[in-house]
Amino acid sequence: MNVTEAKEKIKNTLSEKRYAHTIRVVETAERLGKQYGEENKEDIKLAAMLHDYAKCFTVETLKKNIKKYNLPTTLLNYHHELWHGPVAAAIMEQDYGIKNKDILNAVYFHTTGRAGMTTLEYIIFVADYIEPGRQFPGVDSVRELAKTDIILAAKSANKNTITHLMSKDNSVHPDSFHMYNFLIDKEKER
Ligand code: DGI
Ligand code: FE
Ligand code: FE
Repeated sequence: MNVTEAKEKIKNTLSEKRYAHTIRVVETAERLGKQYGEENKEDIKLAAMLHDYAKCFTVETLKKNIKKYNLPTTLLNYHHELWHGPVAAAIMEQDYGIKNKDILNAVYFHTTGRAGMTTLEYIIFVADYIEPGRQFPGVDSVRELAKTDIILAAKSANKNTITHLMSKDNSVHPDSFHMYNFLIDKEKER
């Protein structure tokens, strides 16, 4: 699947608002890609274009797809907000023949993050967080960090999300903590 085809696909699954968000994520990810010397421009655009492919699926449809595509059923123990990335990645891999693991992982883990992300994964994770339509507290400081250090920007976004979820007594997916712990260790090495 190429970027033009991906764009057509998401027009069918996303609301107008979500589609507009996606286009802003693509533009932001392209910019970050240039800045951080990520060579595969097409991979960046494709991952960004597809990251929220399953965002507007109903909870029932997402649940059915977790079973259909043999995704970890432990996902069901966490908030349904966390299901759209894995479901989108499974559809891309199994129905649309996308083989590039880096793209698939960037889509799969775009909500939680994980330990040991690649540059492409950081780019999608951060672009999703800082695209110009985002307004939550702390986003401007992540935007500033993204100008000089994509990993510090990702770390700050991850920490903000965890802190926000905990302040509301919401559960936090282990992959979010794995990303956090990984980056704390990484910082000690720098
Ligand atoms: O799909 P988007 O809105 O563009 O962004 P996203 O995929 O990052 O989803 C954000 C939502 O997911 C937001 O409401 C916070 C929530 N979220 C992120 N990490 C976790 C989480 N919710 C829970 N319960 N646990 C998490 O670890
Ligand atoms: Fe998302
Ligand atoms: Fe998104």
